[in-house]
Amino acid sequence: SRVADELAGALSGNEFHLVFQPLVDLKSGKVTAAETLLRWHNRYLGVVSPEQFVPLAEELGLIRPIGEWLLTAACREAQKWQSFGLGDIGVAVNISPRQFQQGDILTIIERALSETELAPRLLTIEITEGLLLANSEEVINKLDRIRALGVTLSVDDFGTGYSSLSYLKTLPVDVLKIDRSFVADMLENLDDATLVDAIIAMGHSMHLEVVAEGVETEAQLAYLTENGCDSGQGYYFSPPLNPTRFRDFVIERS
Ligand code: G
Ligand code: G
Ligand code: MN
Ligand code: NA
Repeated sequence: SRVADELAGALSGNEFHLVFQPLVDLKSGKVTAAETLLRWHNRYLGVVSPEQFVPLAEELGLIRPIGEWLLTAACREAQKWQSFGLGDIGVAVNISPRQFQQGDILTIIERALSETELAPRLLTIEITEGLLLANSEEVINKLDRIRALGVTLSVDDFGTGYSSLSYLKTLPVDVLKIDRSFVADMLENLDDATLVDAIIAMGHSMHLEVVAEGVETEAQLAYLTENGCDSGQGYYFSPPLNPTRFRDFVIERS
């Protein structure tokens, strides 16, 4: 396809760039980290969503070089935040299940950290709940080894897997990100509110940090703050920003 042809040349053509969406500590209102989101702008296709091109990149065997580039670029940017004196601002990178299952994800993470000299504690790897549900020994082994580097592990879109929350006890993760669909509906739908409360309580009882994604309104922020959620991310605070605007946002908020 045309998209596949263009995708094959996108990395060497410098067509990818990164945007950063702030994660805000709900107690202090300060930015603690950013989620890195990949953007592809192609001269013929325009802006293509990662929802479209990530699966295609996986099929075409392109996700490995793209992922390696992205991880290094994200760590390099976070190292800049350090050298500019913005404080300890972490950076989170999404790793798809297919990417995670590739043989050398650990090596790629290690290499990105050593090349950029970013402190491992400032890097978070976001995996999806689906990956954990497989509950395979190989996956858990890899998670353990990534965590042993000092890297933080976060479970993205949490709550969508319809799993028992108790399975988390056995997993080496540090952060739960409540899926934005629950946040969107929690003020109108009691089931969603109950689930959000349960995730916060359960997460805290296991000493996990709980992040709400898709925070869009002040009322949602108030509910989450009252109910002890640790951090928030969403359009209420900021959309994903280019690197310059992200730095300005951190400075304005500090
Ligand atoms: O930022 P946006 O709403 O366009 O992202 C759409 C989807 O693409 C989200 O599910 C997001 O997690 C995913 N996505 C964005 N950037 C990356 C990335 O760098 N790697 C992977 N695997 N997924 C990404
Ligand atoms: O699946 P993941 O959580 O990685 O998805 C990130 C995507 O969510 C990004 O494409 C980002 O643009 C989008 N996003 C970020 N904040 C909000 C928000 O407050 N509301 C909605 N609907 N989407 C958001
Ligand atoms: Mn994510
Ligand atoms: Na998410």
